[in-house]
Amino acid sequence: MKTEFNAKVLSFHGDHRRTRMTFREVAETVRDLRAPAMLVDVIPEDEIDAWWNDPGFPPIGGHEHHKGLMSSGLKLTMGQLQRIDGDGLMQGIADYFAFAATINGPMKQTRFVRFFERELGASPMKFGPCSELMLATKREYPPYDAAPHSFAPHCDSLDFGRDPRWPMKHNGEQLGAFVLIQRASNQAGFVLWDLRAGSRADLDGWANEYAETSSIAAAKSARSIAVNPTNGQMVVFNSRYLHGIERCDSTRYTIGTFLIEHGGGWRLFD
Ligand SMILES: O=C(O)CCC(=O)C(=O)O
Repeated sequence: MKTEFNAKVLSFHGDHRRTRMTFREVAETVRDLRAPAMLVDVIPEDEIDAWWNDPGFPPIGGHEHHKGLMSSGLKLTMGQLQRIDGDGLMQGIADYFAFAATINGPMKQTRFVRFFERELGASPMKFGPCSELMLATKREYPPYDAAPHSFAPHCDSLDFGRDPRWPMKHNGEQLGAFVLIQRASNQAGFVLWDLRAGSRADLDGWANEYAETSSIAAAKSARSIAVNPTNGQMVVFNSRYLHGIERCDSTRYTIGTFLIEHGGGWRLFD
């Protein structure tokens, strides 16, 4: 009998609903677009520090592209890798997999990764028979005032490499999942807009508009939800929807990953 969690089904219409569900039901609800996102009570308060300080995570380092965010994925999370266009692509892919190979072993022992293994049977997403994608990252959002969002509005899909030679094709639904370890003092929310990117070109168009004007016209007229998890809650969302993190006044901490279904089961990567 699988564990049932307290969960909240979120809706762009505002009719959010509380329920109890297994984590597999949560993942399937979001995968099937029956909800764009869900909130799940995952970590009891007295275990939050242990999840964050799990020794299996590598240290947090600088983030090259996002000024308001640092992560434990060196400079190359999947989102960073997908931005490379041109000569650096092969080197970037080699670095990403070399790094993943050194950190995934210890990361498999973390409470965060074991949660997905236990509740979903999730295993690492692979590229070819041998190379595992990086499993997850710890994220740190320092206080930030240079833009309205600490993490600018974006979408995530494993398919969305910028370079036409991008080799990891997977154009299906993708989930993002993160646990909130510590909220910012201004309670910066995770905002999700009812706008779905069909391709890298959609995403780049929105990103360029945001970089130039600090806003996105299509998002202004779209429905949105500002999700405000409490510490220890997990947000599970469909990552094709435009989403971002509001500007943080004090340091915000999360641990996150992405999930897709591939080869008959759920797979993790970041
Ligand atoms: O870790 C978080 O706060 C959410 C980050 C996010 O937007 C993402 O994973 O795409």
